[in-house]
Amino acid sequence: MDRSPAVPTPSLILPRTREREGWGPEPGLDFDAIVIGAGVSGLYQLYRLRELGLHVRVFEAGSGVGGTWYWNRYPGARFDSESWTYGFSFSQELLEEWDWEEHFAGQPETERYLNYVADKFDLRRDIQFNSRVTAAHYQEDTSSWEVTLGDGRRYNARFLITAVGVLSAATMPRIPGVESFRGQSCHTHYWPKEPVRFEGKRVAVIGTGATGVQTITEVAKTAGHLTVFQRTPQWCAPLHNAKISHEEMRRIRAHYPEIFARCQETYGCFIHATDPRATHEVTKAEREAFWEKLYGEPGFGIWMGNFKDILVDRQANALISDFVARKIRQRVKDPVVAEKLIPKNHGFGTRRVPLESGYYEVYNQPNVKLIDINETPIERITPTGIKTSDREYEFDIIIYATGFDAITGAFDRIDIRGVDGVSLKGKWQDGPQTFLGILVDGFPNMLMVMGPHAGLGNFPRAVEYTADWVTGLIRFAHDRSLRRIEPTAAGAVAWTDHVIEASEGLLFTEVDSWMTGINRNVEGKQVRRIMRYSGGHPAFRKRCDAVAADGYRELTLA
Ligand code: NA7
Repeated sequence: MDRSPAVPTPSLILPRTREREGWGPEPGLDFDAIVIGAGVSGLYQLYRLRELGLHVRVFEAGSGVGGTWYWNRYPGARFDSESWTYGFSFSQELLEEWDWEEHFAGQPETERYLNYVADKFDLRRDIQFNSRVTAAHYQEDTSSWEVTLGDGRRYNARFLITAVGVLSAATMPRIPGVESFRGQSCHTHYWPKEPVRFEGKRVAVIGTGATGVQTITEVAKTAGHLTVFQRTPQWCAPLHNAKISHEEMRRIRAHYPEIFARCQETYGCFIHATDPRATHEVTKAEREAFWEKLYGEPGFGIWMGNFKDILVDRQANALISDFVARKIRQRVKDPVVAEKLIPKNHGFGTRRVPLESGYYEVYNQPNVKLIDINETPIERITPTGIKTSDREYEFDIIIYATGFDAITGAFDRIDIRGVDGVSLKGKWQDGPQTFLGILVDGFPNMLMVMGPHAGLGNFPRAVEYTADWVTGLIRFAHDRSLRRIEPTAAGAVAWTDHVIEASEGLLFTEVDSWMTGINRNVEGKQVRRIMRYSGGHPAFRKRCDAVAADGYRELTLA
């Protein structure tokens, strides 16, 4: 039996019946709604819209469901959120049926889970696989969207819902000669389904973000020799993963309501809540003991459950950075290598903290070498390997863990045009402008699930809320025979200003990373922009709830 999400919101006024009467595409339209993407967001949005009785088509570029968990099958890919906080909360039956195997599930388990969800709710019949959306144009005369696929086929619908993911537009480094390499090479995002063996191979990894850290740790276990090319070291912290026993799973299941309720209360929808104390309110001994405890515990506690000031106060941040630096020095035997692994240009937590399982110890292995490319820059990829300023390396395999054109990248790769043919990419050139991170003025009937200006964090928790809000708005429109929903320009400016304001004073805003819209491999993405809402999920939901409770009067409805 399905039930409402753990924490119902005023915007969620969904019918109890699965297929309501009286819906169906209007004459001249192929669908009521087109959803782009069959990842976590797209699957759930489809479920909700279909429950509403809408005729929906999901277009998915991959050949299977899962989005991030379909594509990123690189060695070591796994959650950094606790599995039991990450799964969908909307169906009691699903919660009863699914047993998580590990506290932090690996990619294969997560992909299996999302396939299970797709099968259980019979979602596949409305998903068209191997269908990459290349363009979406708003049609003023019919208040609808026309979507074009890579093969030229076109479909139209009243509503366009983007569920394209936050980190789905992978980027290769701009290094000359990439195409010339004669060995095996791959970006982590496009990892092949067939297993890749590293035994006896000379392997290179370029990139040391969260993906690189997971990949390096896994590849180092079997590679003949592994060379890591690092541009910026990260402040990593231990994941402390473990299997989940039957007894533990039984306890978790019994506590799902409390678990999901807690996630709703925290800043990033994680199970870890910020400690209400400031760093200087406790003695040095208490501080150290608290950090030792966090360092020894699973998950993001050290980032999300730390003292309230570590991400805003420079002194507090310097102290926690110093604590983690000491840990790195303890774990890496060669002091020169240890210093290279300690970030010098940003403080702890001001970039996304990669969680690791033995990452630092990898550099104590005789088969692993760390190259700091600030000292010896990569000049080119050659047919046989990589040439840096001081020597040439030969490799059998080159792995590019070089990240994504984050948050707006997946939108930029689709030719999205609103009223009067205005391009979304052009509109967002100097940074995204949205209303609630869900709507864009000049782009009527386009709704974004986890677009720019959404809060980052434990993704599915935010997805469920946003997709429910989108569903509530569509239902509202349908019940009143509205054909056109659009935010006002003033509303979008006010929200965008609020998003910018909320980011002020946060140390992460001053640091180059994908969270501040920087990608040195993409033209035009070298200037920091405010890409996400940093006021926290509870504040975000409060604002969205108020808009819904007020009958969406802040929107232009026609
Ligand atoms: P990230 O975190 O953006 O990391 C990409 C890494 O690749 C990072 O270390 C980059 O160095 C490095 N990079 C990118 N281009 C180059 C070039 N040209 N030369 C050398 N090194 C380069 O992406 P991830 O995939 O690791 O993680 C993305 C998110 O997915 C992650 O935060 C999780 O939330 C899940 P840089 O730091 O830019 O100097």
